[in-house]
Order: sequence, then structure tokens, then C-alpha cells
Amino acid sequence: MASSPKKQKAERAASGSAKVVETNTCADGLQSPPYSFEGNASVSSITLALSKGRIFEETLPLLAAAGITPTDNPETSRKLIIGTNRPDVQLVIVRATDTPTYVQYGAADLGIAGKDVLLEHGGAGLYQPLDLKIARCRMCVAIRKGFDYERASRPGGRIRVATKYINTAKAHFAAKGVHVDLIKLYGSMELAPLVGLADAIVDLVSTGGTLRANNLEAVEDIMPISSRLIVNQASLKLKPELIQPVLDAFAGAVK
Ligand code: PRT
Ligand code: MG
Repeated sequence: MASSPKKQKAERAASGSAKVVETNTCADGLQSPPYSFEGNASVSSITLALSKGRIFEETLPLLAAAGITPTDNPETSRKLIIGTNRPDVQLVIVRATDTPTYVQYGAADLGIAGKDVLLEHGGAGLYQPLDLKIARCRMCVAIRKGFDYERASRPGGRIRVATKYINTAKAHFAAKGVHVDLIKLYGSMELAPLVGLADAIVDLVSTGGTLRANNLEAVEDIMPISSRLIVNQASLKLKPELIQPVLDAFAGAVK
């Protein structure tokens, strides 16, 4: 049966014969060069991007609800592309911060990413249809015990903050009317206030154990964080018969 013109256009985009070109506005407001969205070439299978560790672990029951069982464990296997019991579903194992990028460009049709990561990415090219309520934690401001945060964070005050969440931290302190000097770090944020790199950090807190072990304390809650299902916009139009059942099964399994 001949497919509709709309579906044909989506198929051309996914096979790479036609490029859907969009401009992307970066967090700093600058227009980055146009990017091409070539999509995942296969229209008869779907690819789900996951990160190792807590997201993979907590996604397993959701996959099971959708009848999907991975054939390898990424914690023990070095494979980056993992098959499943279903020939039409594969998993790609990516760094947590890279998940939205793989889905945005159509290298994966679906992905699971923390709200923290999505806020920094900006969400271009993605649908975020479902809060999966997994990998839950809180985005917080934390300081070294004894630092006078109240004084530093008064409206008109000035504070030096180390974080990997530049956009979130910028928005938080702007809303409070506090001048913030942001220092971008990629990990171990907890060290920054201990060695005088920053007055405070903006980071995720789950059990609070890491803060306690480093003589730090959370002084402000910015927002609750959980992981979202993300979907490439072209993929959803092109492969609804493969993607929609996964969305429905995940939605039914969310606790
Ligand atoms: O580790 P890597 O640098 O590869 O990447 P990542 O840290 O982004 O990935 P991963 O797998 O650690 O986290 C993936 C997602 O899990 C994050 O994007 C969050 O949405 C979510 N999540 C939930 C967390 C935490 N809880 C969490 N506690 N991510 C990180 N942490 C870290 C936090 O940054 C801090 O260093 O754990 C430490 C605090 O934990 P507690 O239990 O001591 O409070
Ligand atoms: Mg980590």
C-alpha cells in the first residue's frame, strides 16, 4: 500500500535522502549552525538510548512491562549496542548527559534522561511525554557548614557557585535577584566549597550521604528531579506502531 505524502516525507528524512534542517538556539542565546536531523535509518525497528547505572537498573521493570528484555547487562558487558528479546528493539548505552543528543538527532528513537540533564540540554527536537518517576532526587544548593549563605544570597548579594547545571543555577539565582559567578564543573562538585573554589554548589542530592561525608549541607531545594521518557519527534510520526505500544506500556508501569 502506498504511504501518505506526509509519511513519505518522514521516511525520506529518516533514510537520509532528505535532510530536515533546523537552527538551534543555544543556552547563551546564540544561534548555532544549522544541524541536520537524519534520523534512525530503520523504519522497522526502534532504538532506545539509556545510560548505565541507576537509569538502566530502574528502567528494567519498565522494559519488562513492555515485553522487552535486554540480552546483555551493560554493567558487565562492554557492548554499546545491546540487543533484546525482540528483534525490532535495540538499546544503545550512552553517557547520561548525552542521551538527549542521541534522541534529538534521531540516532535513537527513544531515550530516558533525568530532568536535570533535559533542563541543561534545552529539549530541542524532543517530545517528553512521560515522567517515569525513576532515579528520583532533589536539585539543591549546598554549602560548607558555617558559610553564611543567608547573607550571601540576599537580593543584590553576590555568590560564587560551582556546578554542572549552569542553566538551572543561573535561573535559580536570577529569580532570587542574586549576582552569581558560575564555575562549570563536570563532577565531584562537593569538593569545590572545601578547597575554596566556590561558596556553594548546585547539585543533586539523593540520600544526603555525600554532603554529610564532606561536611556540607543543603540550604535550598531548587526542584525535585526524576527521569523522563524522551522521543524523537520525527520517529513518533514515522513509527507510531512501534513506539506507541512502548509508551503505553511504560505509562501503565509508572509507579
Ligand atoms: O556519572 P556520570 O558522570 O557518567 O553521569 P551522571 O552522574 O550524569 O549519571 P548517573 O548515572 O550518575 O545519573 C544519571 C541520572 O540519575 C542523573 O541525571 C539524575 O537525573 C539521576 N540521579 C538520581 C542522580 C542522583 N540521584 C544522584 N544522587 N544523579 C547523580 N547523583 C549524584 C549527585 O550528583 C551527588 O554526587 O550522587 C551524589 C549524591 O548522592 P547522595 O545519595 O549521597 O545524596
Ligand atoms: Mg554520576
